[in-house]
Amino acid sequence: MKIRTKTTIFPLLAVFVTAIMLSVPPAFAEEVTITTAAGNLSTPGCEEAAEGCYTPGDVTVDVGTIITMTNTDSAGIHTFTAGTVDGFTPTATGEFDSGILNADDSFTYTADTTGEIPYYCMLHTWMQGTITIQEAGASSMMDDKMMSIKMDLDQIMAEIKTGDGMANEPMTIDLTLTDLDGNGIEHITYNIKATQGSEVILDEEGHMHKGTMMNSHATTALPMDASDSMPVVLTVESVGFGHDELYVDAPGEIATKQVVPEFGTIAAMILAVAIISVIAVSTRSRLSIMPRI
Ligand SMILES: [Cu+2]
Repeated sequence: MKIRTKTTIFPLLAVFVTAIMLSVPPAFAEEVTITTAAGNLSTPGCEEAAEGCYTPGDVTVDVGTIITMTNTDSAGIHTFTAGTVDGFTPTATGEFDSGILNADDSFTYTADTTGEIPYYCMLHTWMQGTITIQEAGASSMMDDKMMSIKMDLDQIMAEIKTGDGMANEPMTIDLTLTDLDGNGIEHITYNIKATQGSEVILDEEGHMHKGTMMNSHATTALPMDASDSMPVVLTVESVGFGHDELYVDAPGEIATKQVVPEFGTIAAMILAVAIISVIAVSTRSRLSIMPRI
């Protein structure tokens, strides 16, 4: 019985191990490619999509890695320019600047010192990404992935500002999500829902980057004035962090708020509920099969 068990399991194990080895690139891989994202980049919008405006939007590499940045957008010219954007005002920091790249043009940058380099497109400043450079050999797959999912839900603060909630009018909802230090959160996807009585007046998905912090939503027209007996109930729930192959499901409640007239315009700062264990479990289960990029 034991022998039979062994002989059936061993081939399965062999297949499993082979599959894992295939999915992990060799440790000496020191070339990384970043492209412009698919889709329309010439008007704002890509930054709201889960994929972001560059692919990958956030990448972690070892010192010495050669990073090739390619404009794969056949419909537009773009740049990869190191620096930050405040509103629509960019500030170049000088680590690299591809200059204008026509379709299929590439620019190469060698990551020579550790640190985090945000970058953007000079022509479309909503296009933003981040390159994180770490000590060579310091990486493990877990470390790489943790970069994009370092937020726990109990470290997220939600600030919700709403209109007054008048009958027959849509109510605006400005949602700000930050960490405990007031910094933006990297790639969080959330669902925002509003109900009044039994009526659902808003139910949509939102996405934020590190630089976004605030998204505006609006309900459909309210059935009646918001009041103590008929408040608008807002719920913001996390769906996950990161994007593409780095995506990690992290379902859980971030904040709830009841809107009644006297409190309608007051910001509510609500600490989120911790679901660290869920994050940890889904992280591990995905990591083992994820190729490093
Ligand atoms: Cu551009």
